[in-house]
Amino acid sequence: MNPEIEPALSEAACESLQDRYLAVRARTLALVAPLDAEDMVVQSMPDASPGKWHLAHTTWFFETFLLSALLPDYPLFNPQFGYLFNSYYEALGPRQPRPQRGLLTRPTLTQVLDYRSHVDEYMTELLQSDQSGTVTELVELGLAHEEQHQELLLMDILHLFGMSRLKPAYDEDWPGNAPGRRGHFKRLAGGKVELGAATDGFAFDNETPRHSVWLQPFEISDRLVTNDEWLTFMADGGYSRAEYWLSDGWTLVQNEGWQAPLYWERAGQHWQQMTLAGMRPIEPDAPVTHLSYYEAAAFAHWADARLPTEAEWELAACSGDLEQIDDVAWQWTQSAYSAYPGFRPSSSAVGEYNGKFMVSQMVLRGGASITPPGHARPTYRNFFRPEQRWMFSGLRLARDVGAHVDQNNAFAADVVAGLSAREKNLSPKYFYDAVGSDLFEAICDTPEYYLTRTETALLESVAREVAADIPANAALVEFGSGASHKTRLVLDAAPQIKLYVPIDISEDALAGAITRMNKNYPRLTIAPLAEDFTRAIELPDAAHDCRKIGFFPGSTIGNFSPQEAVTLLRSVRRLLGEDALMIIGADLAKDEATLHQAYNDRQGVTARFNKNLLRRINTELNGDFDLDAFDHLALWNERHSRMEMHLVSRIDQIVNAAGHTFAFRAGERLHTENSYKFTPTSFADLVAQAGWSVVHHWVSDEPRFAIFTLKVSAAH
Ligand code: AVI
Repeated sequence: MNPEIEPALSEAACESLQDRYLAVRARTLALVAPLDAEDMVVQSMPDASPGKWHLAHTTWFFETFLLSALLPDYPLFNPQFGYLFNSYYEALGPRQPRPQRGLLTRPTLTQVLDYRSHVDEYMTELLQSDQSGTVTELVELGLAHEEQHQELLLMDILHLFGMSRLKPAYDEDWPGNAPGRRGHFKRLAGGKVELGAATDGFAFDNETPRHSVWLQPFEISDRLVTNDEWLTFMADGGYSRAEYWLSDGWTLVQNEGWQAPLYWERAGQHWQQMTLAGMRPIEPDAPVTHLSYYEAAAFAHWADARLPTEAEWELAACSGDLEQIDDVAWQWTQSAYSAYPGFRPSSSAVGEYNGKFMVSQMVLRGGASITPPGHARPTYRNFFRPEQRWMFSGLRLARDVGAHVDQNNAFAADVVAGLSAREKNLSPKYFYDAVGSDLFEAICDTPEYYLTRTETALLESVAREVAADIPANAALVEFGSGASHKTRLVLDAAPQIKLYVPIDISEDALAGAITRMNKNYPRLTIAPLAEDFTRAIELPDAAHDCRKIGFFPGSTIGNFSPQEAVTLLRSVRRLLGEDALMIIGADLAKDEATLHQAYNDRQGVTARFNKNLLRRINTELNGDFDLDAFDHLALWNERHSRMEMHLVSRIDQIVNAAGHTFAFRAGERLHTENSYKFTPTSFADLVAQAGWSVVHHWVSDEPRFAIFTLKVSAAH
């Protein structure tokens, strides 16, 4: 690298504005030192400008916005320069058409350098005499502007030299991007974040106002995509398969014949790349650069990821999790360049600096190897059109956390689906982890929860009659067997049962029950199934030659919707066979007060059982539910003849779980359980839809609970 550049850089750390002014101006001259006069006249494309034009335009900026405006006796260096070196300021009149900047053989380079000296002389005078806020602000803007042109100058030189057959080096020693490792995704929680520049220190107007945005949790790579990864994309048809590309990008790929990033050229089997140090072999482990937005987006699509939004990028850049933030390549974001809420450009000509470009461009964040040191900030918003790629642009991948919910984890998938629904809901089957199962046992012991006691007493009193229907050598298949408490009442009354098939999702519950059963029923064969009985299951071989007796006590059938209950009973019928019987307990509709008390016990056990669902989400799905921010609600729904349980949000709140974010309004409910209550007739109608008919039924005294025996109906 040209040794004259770095001393100028260290000057940039000096404190006085005047010193900083001189240091930045000197750095521009140091950057053109390796160039000859001829190098600085030619314009290689309409987007690029000749070096001489950059030298003059940056000078014009100070002359126009500071010297002419604030120094009454300032003598213009040349009145025609306003036309030649105005870039795009409509308020300042007509100008040299942008694509024709390369026609300016005059003024000569020497005259442009004299122009710089003239303006520097008067700027020094101004800075010594006027330290006002207006001057300081405009000088800061002028310096940031000149630093932007320092970067543009290098981009434009690379483009110009890249078009030359000679492939000249701007600086043989110009450092390439350091090789490194591939990126790893880092997870960020998102939430409400502040975006944009704070009021202290210089920032461009487009970085303001600072404002809040809401971010879903996301993942972002800690490093930029490498050349090697890009080569894999190319080898996988990256530039020949339309499915990766945005439509406009695909048209461009075809029209331009793009097959690789800008400046890549094939050299036999390998690729090489034009750099500021001349032609160099592609370094596989270095970050890929000189990409259009379309290429970056296509790669992200191919990689099953996406580009970060600019808000995600800014949050991540400040998190300490990222490398290669601003020293390698600008990073395309998927954010369209537009105004932040409340943005107002200045009413003076300088207001044209950024605001009027806020359409049809995409935001890039970070900074590049050619960005002047100290120029960029985490809030900095660079912007280019999506097809442009002569700047030092690369990419950093991001991805949605939700897209990576483990679909094998049914709990996670159901939580995400249920909490995303318009009416939030979750299946009651998720109540029953170890804690939930213990809490349910405790509910059964509360004075208010009559179901278990009533059913047990009823079964005890009718067990003989129930057993009379059970044939010899039968297999008792229990759905959701848990601790198998009630089973013993059937087994004691029906010794003709030879095989017991308890089905329960909890292996622990099964193991405990089997140990007890083996002890108490030594002649009974036990063939447990650790399964979710609502899913397709197969009975063990031992059950094949037996007539099957299904056992489904506890009114668990009431926790299914009528439609689900019919589906379940149909599949149970198919599982058990056409000669099967079914013993099933169902709670009956009764006075509301009894029901209300049963699900609102005074000790609050049912409330704890209900909230255990949230605790379970917290522990198993990395949730952050505040259990105290929800109330237990159990109410009677007359129309549907069911008790309902809900968790009601006490406040407006945001909750994260399973990598997703969910908003709850104050008073909003999460519906956790239905407990349907039947009449003997409504129950018979329900089971009939599933191909069962009632053989017998027994109803307890108040509070009324029923036990039914069913057989497969003839019609099925
Ligand atoms: C398991 N099931 C029949 C119980 C019921 O009554 O619906 C679960 C329960 N929910 C609240 N308390 C008990």
